[in-house]
Amino acid sequence: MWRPPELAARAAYVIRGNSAGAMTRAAPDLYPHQWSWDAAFVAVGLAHVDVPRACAELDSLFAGQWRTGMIPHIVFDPSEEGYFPGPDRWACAELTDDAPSSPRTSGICQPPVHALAVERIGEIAEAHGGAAAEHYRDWLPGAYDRLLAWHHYLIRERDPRGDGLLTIYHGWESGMDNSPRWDPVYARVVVGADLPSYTRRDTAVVADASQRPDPAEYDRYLWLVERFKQAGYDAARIRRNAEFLTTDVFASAVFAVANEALAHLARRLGRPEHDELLAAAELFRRGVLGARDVRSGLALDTDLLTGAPVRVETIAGFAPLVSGGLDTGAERGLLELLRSPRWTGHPDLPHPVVPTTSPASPDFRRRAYWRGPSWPVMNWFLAWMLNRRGAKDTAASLRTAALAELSDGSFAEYYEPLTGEPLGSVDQSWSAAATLDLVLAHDWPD
Ligand code: 2M8
Repeated sequence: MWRPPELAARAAYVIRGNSAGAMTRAAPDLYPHQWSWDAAFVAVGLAHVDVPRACAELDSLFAGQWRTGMIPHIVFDPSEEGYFPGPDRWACAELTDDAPSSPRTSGICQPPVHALAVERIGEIAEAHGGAAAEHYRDWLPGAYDRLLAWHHYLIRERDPRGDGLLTIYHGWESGMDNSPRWDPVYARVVVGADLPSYTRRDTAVVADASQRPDPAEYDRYLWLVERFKQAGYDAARIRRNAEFLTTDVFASAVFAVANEALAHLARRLGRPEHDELLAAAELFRRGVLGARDVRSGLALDTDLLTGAPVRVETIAGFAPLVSGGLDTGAERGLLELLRSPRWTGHPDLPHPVVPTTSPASPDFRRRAYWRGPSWPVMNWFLAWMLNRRGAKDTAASLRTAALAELSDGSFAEYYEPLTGEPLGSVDQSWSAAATLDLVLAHDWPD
């Protein structure tokens, strides 16, 4: 077992090892390119050891930004061919002028955590002072412009109803790929006979196929990509012809706080969008609160093709703890649920982490991808968000639990929550980045 100082040193070593120049591979073999929300989180970890490199990480991601403002979910490293679906399968620049031709990218997006990362990198840089703080200050105006275009894209194209809930077109956009959140939504996707054949790479890296999406799930993922290509990656056409269309309550909560963070940055830079961004934060906060299930208090996604809420018990249900805005009684109730035996207080958990699905739910599968395992990056993110909003006690205990789980030093992508066994990829960049922030950040409560 590694103690925090050595663990942090090893985490920095792992991230350095995953570096491909100015971008960091999400994982050395399984994900050898730059992923959007991974990059934002990796940049926060990097800021603790090298602020200019943290800024460069985000610049690499911004280089893939589309003309529409969308930050794509993958920016491909041209020297790497070990991932499927790669840039040829996505064929974005071939099908739309909105996509850059270099770097090559995927054609969908991921949760908008980037403004939060930029705000936090600023806090870390200012705590370092000197050249680190100066570098950040010089870099910030350009980053702000990128983030503003990204937020405008999300408001324009992903909340066409104006109800403060982001719409997604693919489970990959949620980052929680095959969470039970999406089972009823995927159930109606009919894979066309003309789905081009393919060879998966992920199951060659993770030998135990039960930890990864099954073949039928993967066919649907690939089929949706074909549908986007048929629509020329045009947002309105994708929505009109969608087989998969749902709100994402967790991404909406992230967007609420990200707008708040961007509003703070606008004020710092003297930009005129401060009030507009705060209004967006409020709209999305209201959207999340309106999505709560009256019985459980968990926030639910809505399948937009049927109008039905998706009744599952997943980590995403705690979205109101991310967005904020609950009255005191409701907030206390949701924090109690989080600590209850359905979640972190489950008697069989060796560490009181938040599994991706409640161990008390019939949907819980302890080893399957996003269906039960604990993700260090999610525990850290929740702890960070709770701390940011002043829920210090819960933040402190989640931090301790996350570090206990990470203390095996493997920086696994996810862990079997009932045994602590590392699963998925080892040396996953965002697990290492989360570790750096969990150990080194100055603002954690004791
Ligand atoms: C996983 O997603 C990719 C597809 O985007 C995959 O399964 O191949 C998810 O865990 C996602 O949230 C993450 O960003 C990505 C890279 O870590 O891997």
